[in-house]
Amino acid sequence: MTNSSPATRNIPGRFLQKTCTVVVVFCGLHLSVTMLYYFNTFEIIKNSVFAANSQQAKNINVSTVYPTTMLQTVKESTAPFKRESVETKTKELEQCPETSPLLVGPLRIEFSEPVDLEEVKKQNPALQGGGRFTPKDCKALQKVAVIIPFRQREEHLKYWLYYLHPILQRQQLDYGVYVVHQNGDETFNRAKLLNVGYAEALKEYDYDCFVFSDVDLIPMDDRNIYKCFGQPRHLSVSMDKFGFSLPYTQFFGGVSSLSKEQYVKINGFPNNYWGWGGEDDDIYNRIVSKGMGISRPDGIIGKCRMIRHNRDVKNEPNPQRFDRIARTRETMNSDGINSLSYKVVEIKKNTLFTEIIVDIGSPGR
Ligand code: UDH
Ligand code: NGS
Repeated sequence: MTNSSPATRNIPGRFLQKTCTVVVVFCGLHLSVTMLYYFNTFEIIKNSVFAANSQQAKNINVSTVYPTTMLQTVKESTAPFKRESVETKTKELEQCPETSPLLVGPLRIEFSEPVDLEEVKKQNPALQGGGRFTPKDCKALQKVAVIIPFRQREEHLKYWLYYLHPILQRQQLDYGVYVVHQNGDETFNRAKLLNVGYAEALKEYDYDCFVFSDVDLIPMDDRNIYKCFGQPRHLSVSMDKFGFSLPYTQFFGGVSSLSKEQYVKINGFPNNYWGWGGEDDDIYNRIVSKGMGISRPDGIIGKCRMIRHNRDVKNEPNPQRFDRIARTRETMNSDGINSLSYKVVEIKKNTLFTEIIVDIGSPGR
């Protein structure tokens, strides 16, 4: 039997106690590190889900992009009042930058999934009624009316709205979308509908730029800005259906833009091209005959996709188109915005666009 003092007898106990404390501290440390890592990973996953949707703007904190003087409201302390209240005061906005910081560049455009317009509305909460938008943090450089000639292309229109609204907002434009719907089943007349869009949009707002877009064309890069330039602009320069190139140098079809001044200079567009083809060549002739040229983005930024479709009924190739484009110079001063006549049937304000249903008559009337 060994005799030991109480102090010596407690040595294993104290050792055990110390070990336990170390283990508990270590476990606590380990748990905190794991939690930290877990929450960080969660944030990363959350962010990457948003980034995967190429239609959303990058999550940019506006106050980090603009100096605070550009923000719309300022808070003021109201000392004389008993109850503390916060007053907002509108401040003059500074102009938006020449190049929007919100642009993301190339976009993934596909037409495999159907579009739900209710979802599109939710994805674009900043839209005002009638497809109107104004940047809230800066003053847009241009007021743009986007005009779409339309009849029986509902599915195409859904894709257009789904893709274009976020793009136009990232481009920081003060814009409105006008769908000009030809009433009845007479032969289609694209250029006359575009004239109607111009006239009707101007009744609503002091637009200084007009973008004319087919309903089935979607840009593949948001750096292709839907605004006006020093010369009339052709925007759909690199279409997938033409192997991402121009079908011919004078091609002005698909999507184009003209400032109010440029449009007036050419007396608008012809009203007498019923059926498919030639009206865009006539517009080109008008521009050149007034001493202007065509401006275009480069072939990379100007890439776009067309939604494949069959020829529409009542839009058969116009047999008169070749004769007409040969005589643009003779006819353009008397046929155009100065001779436009039509009857508005109804104007419908949707959240995503303004629909103008119009009776434009028939060929020969
Ligand atoms: N449009 C309509 N409804 C019509 C006809 C034309 O909304 O019934 C509008 C629409 O915005 C369209 C634009 O007018 O994008 C131009 O008309 P289009 O699509 O007929 O012209 P595009 O050159 O097609 O795109 C021509 C027919 C191609 C047939 C190809 C067969 N494989
Ligand atoms: C030309 C047409 C244009 C038309 C272009 C592309 O031939 O109106 O083809 O058409 N001009 C005449 O017919 C005089 S497309 O292949 O996109 O349907 O825009």
